[in-house]
Amino acid sequence: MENQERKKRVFSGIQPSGDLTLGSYMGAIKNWVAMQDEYDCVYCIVDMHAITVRQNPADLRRRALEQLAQYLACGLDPEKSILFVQSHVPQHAELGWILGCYTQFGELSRMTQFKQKSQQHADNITAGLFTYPVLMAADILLYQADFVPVGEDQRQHVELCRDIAQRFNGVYSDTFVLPEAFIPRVDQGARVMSLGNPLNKMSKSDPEGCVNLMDPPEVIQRKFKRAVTDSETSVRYDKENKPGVSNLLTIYCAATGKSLEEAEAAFAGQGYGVFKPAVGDAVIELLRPIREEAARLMKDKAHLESVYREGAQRAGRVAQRTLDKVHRKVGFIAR
Ligand code: AQP
Repeated sequence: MENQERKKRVFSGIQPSGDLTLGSYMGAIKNWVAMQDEYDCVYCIVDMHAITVRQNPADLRRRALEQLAQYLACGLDPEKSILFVQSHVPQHAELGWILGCYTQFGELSRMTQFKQKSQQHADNITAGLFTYPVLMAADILLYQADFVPVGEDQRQHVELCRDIAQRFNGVYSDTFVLPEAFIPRVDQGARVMSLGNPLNKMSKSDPEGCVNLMDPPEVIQRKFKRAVTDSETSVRYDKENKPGVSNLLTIYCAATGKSLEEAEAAFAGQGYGVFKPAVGDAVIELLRPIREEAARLMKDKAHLESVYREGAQRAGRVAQRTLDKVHRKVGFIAR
């Protein structure tokens, strides 16, 4: 018990803003699963982040539940980790407000994701979209997380979270643990790019370029056969000049556990007509057990409910300890 309490803590979450993709699996969930034994892990379905852009309510509810089933199917274990839904633990919103008062407008204006998303949603640039990284900082700091396993695209937000925590600690004395981003290596899927446009990351909201965890084999194979490459024929990693092929190599390596050198050697002298279906096959085999188990779990709603209810209770207890401390520090009267 003593030892367990001294384990380093991990926090991460994914928005139910679309169906989970190969990018979310390789950039995040795969690492989450691997960290469960060594760390004290807290994993979330961040539905409050999802409403920073307009969502259809019925779809949001369905996807949040499916996401939990997919978390379990990927190997997240409620006996080892805390698994919960963000909106079930109100401390996230409460700390989010407080931290917003310790975050500069200029800092938020520099966030790359905000710049990209405000272009994508030019008709609906909400305050929530702008303050998204503050809520994310609250998510992480509430649990005093040491590590945040995320894809490369989230590094900037984790750095901002550290800056906010450091500022708060500087004003009031040590309150928050300073978290570190934990990002996979390139050949383990740090950034999986879109199959349709390998200059953009693979996103849930880009159905053309993404592979979903629940896609059946024939759909996966079709998407890989259509993946954008280049006019050469050689299979080699060169991110600058061959972004499409480099992305497929990254995916192949992350799916098979091979290194980039091994993969290049395996396809030496073979054209894209052999390479692309081979990547498709590797991904089909990777995702097959996940898809089958998630489909089975979706039929057991009572089990899913008990997992997220229990998770919210456990998360709420940890979160409240931090929030009480923060209330005292900033000068709120104790309840
Ligand atoms: N393409 C990717 N490559 C590597 N890692 C990725 N992640 C997401 N896409 C890739 C990582 O998975 C987690 C998912 O985070 P999220 O869904 O909460 O946020 P996101 O990055 O905004 O995801 P999407 O798919 O791009 O969603 P939409 O389309 O709604 O904006 C994070 O750890 C992320 O790094």
